[in-house]
Amino acid sequence: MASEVKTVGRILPAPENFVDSELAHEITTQGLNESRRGFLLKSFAAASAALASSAAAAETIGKKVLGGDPNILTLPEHSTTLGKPVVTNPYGMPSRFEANLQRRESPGLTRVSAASVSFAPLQGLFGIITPSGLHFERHHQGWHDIDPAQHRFMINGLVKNPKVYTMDDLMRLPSVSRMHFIECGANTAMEWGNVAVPTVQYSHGMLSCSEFTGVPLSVLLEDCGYDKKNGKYLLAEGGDGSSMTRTISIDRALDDVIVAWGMNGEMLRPENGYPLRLVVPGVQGVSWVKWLRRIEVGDKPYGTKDEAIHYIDVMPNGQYRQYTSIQECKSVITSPSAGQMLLDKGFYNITGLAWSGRGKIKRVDVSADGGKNWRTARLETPVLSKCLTRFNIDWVWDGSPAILQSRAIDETDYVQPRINELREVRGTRSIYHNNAIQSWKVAESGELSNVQVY
Ligand SMILES: Nc1nc2c(c(=O)[nH]1)N[C@H]1C(S)=C(S)[C@@H](COP(=O)(O)O)O[C@H]1N2
Ligand SMILES: [Mo]
Repeated sequence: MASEVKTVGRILPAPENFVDSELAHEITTQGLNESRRGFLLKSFAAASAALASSAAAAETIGKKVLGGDPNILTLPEHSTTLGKPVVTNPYGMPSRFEANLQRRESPGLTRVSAASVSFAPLQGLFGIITPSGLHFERHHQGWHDIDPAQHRFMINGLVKNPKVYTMDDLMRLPSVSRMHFIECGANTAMEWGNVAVPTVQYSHGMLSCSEFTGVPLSVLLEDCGYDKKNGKYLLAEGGDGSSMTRTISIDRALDDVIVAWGMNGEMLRPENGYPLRLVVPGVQGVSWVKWLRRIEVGDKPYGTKDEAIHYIDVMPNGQYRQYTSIQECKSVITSPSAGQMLLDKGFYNITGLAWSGRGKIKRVDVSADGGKNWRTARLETPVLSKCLTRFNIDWVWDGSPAILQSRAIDETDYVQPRINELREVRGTRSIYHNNAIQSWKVAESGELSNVQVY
């Protein structure tokens, strides 16, 4: 009856969030392996039945005085016994009940030795900051835990005074702290091929957002007396075995690039470049060189392996798109999203993330009918430049099939494109820089899946 409208939307999390990680191996790029799918649907049905009866019970709670819920009537142990003392965990960890929220390797991608990627579980995160332990990882040659006392950072090339800095030298300098997103240029790459990866973790999870602390690169360049006439480009080099090297224009370097040691209030995690990484706001992840050991000032782009044969896209005319730095305006609904299941009709909070490498997010629109009608979502504060922005919007699901989409607009008035609009310009052979509108289909059963809508 009226209970339908009053019922707060209940969402079953994506399968990998409540069953053991074994299942992750059974999710193929096509979705769940069929036998598992049947099994899961049955467990979904059992879970919904259980929840439905508790909803019915809830309806009567107002009439009867306390309907006999043992969780209320019986005092639990935690109310009657002494709790654990402080510093039981010298470094605090999440509750054991949250153990399934993990960064994960995509079941659809093959790992080449240590050259690999783990995706952040966007479907389970709130707000805009990614917890440091869930920040996505992308290593071309594995990660290291480098002794900061032995780490050195050099600036050379077109500078009056080439210098080598220790971590102590760097950390004495005036620092800044800024919140920025980092997105791998290959995030959402599978969607170019219309391979509907099963969850938002795998379609959009090469994305994270942190508060970074470090010294502005401009301060260090001044300190070394860089050549203001001929110094046009920099080469940033990492200390790992991948010889990660990227060209950065001097204008960008002087603008908002940070040589960072801090992430979310503590030192960088080893996986994210400890003790030193470059933060290049708005630019694709690959330029955020980790384990940063050297910056060279030069007069032309370097055309290194990581920009000549990798991180390029073939355009329809056969030419390569190269030095594509900026992560253009993009958004995605993180919940409800593919792999999750709506357990009943009624109210849902649609929530998601929007970001732009060109500045602030101005507006996010949300559609529940595949892009025919749009409503403007609430942007939660703060709305910062080159940072994730959280959006929320109310939605009442009437039980009929729906297609959920979000469309972001940034402060330059750039509108996030549909996948077919993007393909018209970029063709079909791209890997990188897919910022298309994402569609999640809601079936009558409540199951959500990844679909492409043109
Ligand atoms: N030295 C070094 N820096 C690196 C990489 C690397 O393999 N080695 N990977 C790059 C790529 S492709 C990305 S997307 C980001 C990932 O940063 P994260 O692992 O902190 O998420 O780091 C970049 N910086
Ligand atoms: Mo990347």
